[in-house]
Amino acid sequence: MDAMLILKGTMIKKSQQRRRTSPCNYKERLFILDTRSLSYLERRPGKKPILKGCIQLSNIRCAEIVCSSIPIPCTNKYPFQVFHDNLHLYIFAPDNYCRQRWVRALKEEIRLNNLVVKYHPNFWMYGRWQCCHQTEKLAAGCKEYSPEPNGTKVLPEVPESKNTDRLGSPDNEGEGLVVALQDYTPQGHSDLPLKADQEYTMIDSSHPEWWIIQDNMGQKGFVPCTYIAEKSGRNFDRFDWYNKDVTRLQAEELLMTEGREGGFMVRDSRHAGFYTVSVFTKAAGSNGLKNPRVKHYQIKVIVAGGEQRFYLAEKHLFNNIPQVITYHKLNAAGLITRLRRPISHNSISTNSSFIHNEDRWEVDPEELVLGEELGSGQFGMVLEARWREKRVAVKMVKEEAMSEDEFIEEAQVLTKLSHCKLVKLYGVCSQRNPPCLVLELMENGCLSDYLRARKGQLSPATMLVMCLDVSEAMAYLESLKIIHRDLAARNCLVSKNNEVKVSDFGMARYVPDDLYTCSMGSKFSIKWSAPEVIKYSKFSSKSDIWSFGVLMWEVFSEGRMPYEHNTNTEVVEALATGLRLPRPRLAPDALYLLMEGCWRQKPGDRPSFAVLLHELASV
Ligand code: 4IP
Ligand code: ZN
Repeated sequence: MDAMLILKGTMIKKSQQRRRTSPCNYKERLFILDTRSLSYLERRPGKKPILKGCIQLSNIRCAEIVCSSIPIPCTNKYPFQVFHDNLHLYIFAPDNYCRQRWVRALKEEIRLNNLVVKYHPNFWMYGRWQCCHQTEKLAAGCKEYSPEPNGTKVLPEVPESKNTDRLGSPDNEGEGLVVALQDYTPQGHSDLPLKADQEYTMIDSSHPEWWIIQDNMGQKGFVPCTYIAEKSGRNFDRFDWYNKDVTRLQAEELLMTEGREGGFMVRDSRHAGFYTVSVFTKAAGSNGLKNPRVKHYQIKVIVAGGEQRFYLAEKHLFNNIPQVITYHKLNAAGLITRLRRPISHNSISTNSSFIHNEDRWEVDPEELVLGEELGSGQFGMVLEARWREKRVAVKMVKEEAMSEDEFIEEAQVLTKLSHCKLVKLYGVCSQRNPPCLVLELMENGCLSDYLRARKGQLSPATMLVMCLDVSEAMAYLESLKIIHRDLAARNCLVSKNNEVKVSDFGMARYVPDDLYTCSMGSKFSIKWSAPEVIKYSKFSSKSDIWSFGVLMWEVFSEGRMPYEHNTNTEVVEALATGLRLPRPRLAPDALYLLMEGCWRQKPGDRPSFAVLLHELASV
């Protein structure tokens, strides 16, 4: 089976010093974790990255963060370690969130390996272990190693998890707690001060940078997530949807009182060890009449291939409960409605208003100084603007394109996405009319114009890097089951340093039940659309792959219009007879083969972005 991409990102590594004479240096590398190996590559602007090292996951015996007060001699300050083949690889992540993700993902992948029983929590440096002062590099570890992906133990006093409950029951005391890694002085009145080593309770960790925590006096506030570390994540308390002590009746009362469509919560089921989702809907019942009611669904568990899998809808199995919830936040998939808004007994009047009033994403219209128009697209106009000393782009949404509610909801989902190859969303200004999105400014404009303007100047290697940029972003969206639905060079933007980023993905919908059937008969762009989209309006990540093939063609054709001499109808007919776009002169054969792969008639025969990304990297 092909290896599947798990994580990818640029971090710094310390040389492993295989020999006594090896230099001690720190190099920036592109790390790729897939289901088989952890590899690192050197990025070279405008050129193909080169593979510097590849560690088989089966050889890894420990992955854990490094706790150290030694000043770190590189720009990334969040170290973690990978012990493999008797070597210690130290990797430095740019932030704590990123580090936790990598350590968790690695632990998840190596959990069946022959793991170490003890490890060294601190660095091997200056010829000795900084934790236990042993002077033998391969000396046995000095601290018990926890293989739990979520049990990254930062401080020694974390209670050992006695709980082996099948669902990872939430009644472990040390859970839901975070520890301050360093002091933090509030930057605004909604922030909470932190004292190093003190414990706090996690309230909301959905924002990529700012988490809400509570101190032991009950004060809540924002802190940068890099200043704190979770003591353990094996509990649902930190999720806004979890209500520990709520009965079925209380849940109904609460959800009915709130009366919000798709309002939901996860609570402990009457059957110990199980969990139930309660959700409110006003949707018409079978008699066609509006019928406000609460439905309850128990989260089911099965063992498949020796592993526990969780689900609400039989077709959609996941490794854990949070994944089930995340999926159904986007897809009803058999539930009466998708899980739109978490409702919590202790947060209705306190938390939620706290979060709403102080929403980090809300941009104050006063702070926004609008400038020149940059362009306009299907969804509205884009202006250049200044916001808090930053040059930004502001996208105004056409009123007829979307209802305001829909817009705010879409934007909130967007705020959860974070990838270096997606155009960054800074915030939403919902108080303006029409509402607008405040986005990263991409100085070099849209990719199609960029290509045309530099005709004859770009090398095939540069073009390949552009395709790689886009496929990275798309692999990320694919992993979140998000479909773009309008991928084309015109919807990608180019930054000041010529990096290509995917834009307009927020306007794409989520994949209900894998495939989205377009009910609006919307105007999609025929020349970028897969046959099943044209025929049945069926969108999927595989139809995005088709569009990506056309995008690669655009890149290697220096921004030419695909099928430039043909009408839409002619294109549809030609595709049906198996005709495809010709190989662009600048595209190497290997690359054209990949394009052809994207244009296979049957969606199932096309590669995933995760696979394509790898293939592109080796063209
Ligand atoms: C190299 O230094 C790089 O840091 C290598 O890292 C590292 O290999 C080498 O360690 C070290 O000598 P120079 O670039 O100055 O030669 P990378 O492969 O990422 O470029 P690893 O991969 O082993 O850390 P030794 O111990 O292999 O020599
Ligand atoms: Zn030690």
